[in-house]
Amino acid sequence: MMNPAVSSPLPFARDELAQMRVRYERDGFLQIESLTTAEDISRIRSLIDPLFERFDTLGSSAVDLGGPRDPSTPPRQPEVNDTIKLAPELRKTKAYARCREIARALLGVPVGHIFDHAIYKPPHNNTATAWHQDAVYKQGPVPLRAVNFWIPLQPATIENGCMWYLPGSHLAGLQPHHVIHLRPGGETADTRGKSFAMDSVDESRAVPCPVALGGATAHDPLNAHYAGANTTDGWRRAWILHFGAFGKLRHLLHPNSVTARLRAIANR
Ligand SMILES: O=C(O)CCC(=O)C(=O)O
Repeated sequence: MMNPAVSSPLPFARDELAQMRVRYERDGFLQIESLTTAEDISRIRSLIDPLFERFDTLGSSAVDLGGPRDPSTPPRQPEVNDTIKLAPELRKTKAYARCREIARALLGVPVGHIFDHAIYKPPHNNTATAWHQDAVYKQGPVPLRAVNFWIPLQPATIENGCMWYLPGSHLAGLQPHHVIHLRPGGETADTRGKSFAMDSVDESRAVPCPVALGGATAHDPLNAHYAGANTTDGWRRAWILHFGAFGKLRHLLHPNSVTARLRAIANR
């Protein structure tokens, strides 16, 4: 387990990236001790915090993952989708460049950004992120090959809701999930999608991944994971970046996608 201090990233050696790949392929996730600097994390916060300050004005980008609530009460687990579209400077951060470099090494092919979001958990939010595989949210015609990075914007601890993983669970494919609740939007009770939970999980095998400021985790979209409720007096903030093999082009140009689009047009 990592000591939650501050990280000081050095350039990755080729060997180090190769070892990361071995662990990633075996376990389906990685704990990355030194992804970026404390200054870079401050910069990221200065770009993302204002989005949460205007959460109620973000339209379909704002979601409460905490599920239905009385609209007069604040969101329990606010999520902002497409942070980079809303704050394009995020693309220039060191964290973005390092995640891209790691994803390239882990997947062994050119990669591109395919999705990003941020999840903030207010103090004592009483809401965990249920066990799930990210792939349940992305069941398209093209199999996902991606690396999903989770970058805490303060040290992440068991108490404030760090990530937990089930080592090797990515090797068993997509498992049955069920809908736990609908997701209300930022300013209204309109629902924006569904939250899923895996039907069964052997939690005795789960590994918590606390990380220092400047550290991160990375996981395969098929790896089962969970993040606890924030039981502390401070906020738990995380920025999440997905890099996919050949980026968005793979999804647009893959023969399965093209066939699916043609079918949809024919069925109109
Ligand atoms: O931050 C969280 O609470 C959960 C994040 C998560 O499940 C993910 O990034 O896939």
